[in-house]
Amino acid sequence: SSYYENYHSMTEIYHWMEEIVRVHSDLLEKIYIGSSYEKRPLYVLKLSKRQGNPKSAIWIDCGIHAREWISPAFCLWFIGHAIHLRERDQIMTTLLEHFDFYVMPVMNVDGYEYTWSKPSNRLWRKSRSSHSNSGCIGTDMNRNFDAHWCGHFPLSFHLSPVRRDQPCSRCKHLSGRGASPNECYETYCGPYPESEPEVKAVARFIRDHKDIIKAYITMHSYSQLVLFPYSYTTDKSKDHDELESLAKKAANAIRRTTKKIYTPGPGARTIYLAPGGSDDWAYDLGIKYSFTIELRDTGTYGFLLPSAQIRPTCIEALSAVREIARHVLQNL
Ligand code: 0X9
Ligand code: ZN
Repeated sequence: SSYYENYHSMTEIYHWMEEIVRVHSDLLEKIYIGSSYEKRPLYVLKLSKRQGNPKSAIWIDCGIHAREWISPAFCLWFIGHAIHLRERDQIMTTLLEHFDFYVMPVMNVDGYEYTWSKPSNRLWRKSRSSHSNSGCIGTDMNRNFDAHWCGHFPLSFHLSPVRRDQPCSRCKHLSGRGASPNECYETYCGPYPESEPEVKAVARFIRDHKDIIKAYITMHSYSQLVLFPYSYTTDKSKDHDELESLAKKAANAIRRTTKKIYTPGPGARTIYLAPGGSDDWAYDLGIKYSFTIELRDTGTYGFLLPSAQIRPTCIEALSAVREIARHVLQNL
């Protein structure tokens, strides 16, 4: 099986980035956007057919959550496919004529490395930062964006050193998957928005490029969903109907490709209310086409998806990304 049909450690991914950018310098550029809490470099790969005039762009990130290994595997697959197969993939060729792609293979580099360090760390989700003396480590990067950040908790709750476990009166409807100001929880939102250097670096890059970035796509796992804003509220966004029809088109493309069923829908109504996510943040920044794609499976293997499923999962996800990109192109 090929390089892209296996999972890779952070060290391997850094080597891969260096190598592929060196060999395909005509199409790829490695952009340093900052460093992680543990001082690992954060890179974005710019995939571009350099044709002079500045183009619109599509952003894809992977690896916000450490244990979701299929996500970085997709970003690597996407780059590999674009480089090696674009001549045979007519749609990809067309897309590359109109778009640049900014692809971040791993956002949570410290957490990802940690899941590789020993078997008992395999299911780590958060970053590896420490913000208190509680002994608990890690912030959920997908609760750390500035989008109604930990919005259901009053400010006093964040400042108070005591009774942090006590759920606030206004958030009885929030499940544990929502967002928590308790640093020991899996959905800890951090001490303030963009407290995580990785989130700050990504947010700054996207903010600086917000006029050219026409779509924001973030890859997660698992549960086979195509989600769109909002997740911080059950209210419909102003683009609800268009985003819903596009999410349906993406899910249909997946069904045609591998027969797998992905469910389309707005985050809060489809799974759970959860503020501080990257998709809602990008959307409110003005990037209308904002999606979270939850890859395979639906629970059989969960985060421990066998490498034999990397190929079919990436093929179906690519068909969803193509569908989104095609729609964006038609609406430029
Ligand atoms: O809870 C999440 O962050 C995502 N699910 S996961 O199982 N990969 O952790 C869903 C994110 C949906 N979008 C927002 N909550 N903004
Ligand atoms: Zn996730």
